[in-house]
Amino acid sequence: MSAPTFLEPWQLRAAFARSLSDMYGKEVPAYTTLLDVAHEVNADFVAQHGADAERLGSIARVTAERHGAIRVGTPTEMSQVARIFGAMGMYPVGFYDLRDASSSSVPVISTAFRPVERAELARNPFRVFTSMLVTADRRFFTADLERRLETFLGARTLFGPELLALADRAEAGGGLPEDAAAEFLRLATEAFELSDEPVDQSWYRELEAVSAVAADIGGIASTHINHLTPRVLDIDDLYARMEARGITMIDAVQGPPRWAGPDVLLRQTSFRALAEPRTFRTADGAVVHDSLRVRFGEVEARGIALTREGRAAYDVAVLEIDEKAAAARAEDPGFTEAERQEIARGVWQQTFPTTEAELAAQELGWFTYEVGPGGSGVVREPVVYEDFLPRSAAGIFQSNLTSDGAKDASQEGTDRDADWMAGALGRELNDPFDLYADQVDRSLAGAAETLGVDPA
Ligand code: OOG
Ligand code: NI
Repeated sequence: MSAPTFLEPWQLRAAFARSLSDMYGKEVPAYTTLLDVAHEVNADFVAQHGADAERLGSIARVTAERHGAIRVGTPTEMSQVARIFGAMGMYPVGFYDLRDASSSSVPVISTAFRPVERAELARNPFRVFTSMLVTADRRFFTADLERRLETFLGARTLFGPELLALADRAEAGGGLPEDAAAEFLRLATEAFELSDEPVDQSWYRELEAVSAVAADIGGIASTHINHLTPRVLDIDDLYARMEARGITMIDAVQGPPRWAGPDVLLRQTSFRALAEPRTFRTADGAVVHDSLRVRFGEVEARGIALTREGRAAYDVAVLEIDEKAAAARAEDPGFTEAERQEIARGVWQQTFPTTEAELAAQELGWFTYEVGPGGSGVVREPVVYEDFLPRSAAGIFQSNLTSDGAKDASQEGTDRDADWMAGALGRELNDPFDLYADQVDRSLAGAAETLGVDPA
């Protein structure tokens, strides 16, 4: 018999990502198709590009890489999620306010749980985009609806005491022994399965009239994984192959356009939410079978992380593309997505340099520096973007909603910011820019030490 082993946080994280992927593949078979196509795309890309293909992560990392998306309703639930992911070495990074990131109804604020250290990211970069309903936002919820939502959310238990106790034990002890780890992973996976409990029909529909996302979060007594996203090395190729297989994709790839220069940040797309069977309980107590379109299949390509300056340039470019596209659409109602992409490429050419060297020289992108083999000069490596984009996130939410919902623009929104989120989580909220800067600083200090020079 082999001695009992102990699973460290990164091993729990990797095992959880696998277990969630297995579960989600059973629940949503189209996800398995997406994985197959992603593997084909990546294999072909590596065959064509050789070592260059691994510039933003080893093929082993990219193949295993996933991000999940989950949605919860209250600060208490948010803090419980933080404990579960804390056990896996995943910490909250960044604050996203999706209430204003799009024209319609996404009444949530979000953060992403992910590993923060370079070595941990290399071991397994699993990340989970986690959104929380803002029930106090009067643009979406009246005082009466807020009160009823709070009552409903307050009465449910998403994560049981046993799961939370194991999470706390893992975080305090730096991992779990094999048996406890297996139980922790089982309970954690189960917490994100789609429940077949009948949904209160009138409650769900009432929330749906405000926002489909609100209904998905606050209309049911459990939570579920919304999507699990693999990473591909060529997202345009993937998009074309999925359509060729007859799977309807959303209209666009969100984020930067495809262009000749270095890929930055994040490009994402998805297949449309599928109708999944659900049971409802009607007002007179009958159970009826119906379906909901909530969960979808997303895929992404990751590029180089941008500095604050680079990100500011990105944000300006995005607005400029919007303005130009709106003007073009006003002139020609037949304006297409392909034409919008063309406009985006033009703006990109004016905003970003076409080489990594220039991106580094202009301090728009993050790069690490390492001493080459045998002390032969310093090698520059791009830092991969590990986070999300509020605009794309809102776009992904939005493009998959079946109804627009209703937002009362005459009302004031409720202030929510990174400090508020940190308070809800009961933990420090990491700033993504600080984490990238830290990675770069450490690489410089390491290189200086190897060379025996002063890092300053
Ligand atoms: C989250 C949508 C955002 C992403 O990749 O930007 C997201 C959700 O649908 O819950 O996952
Ligand atoms: Ni996503």
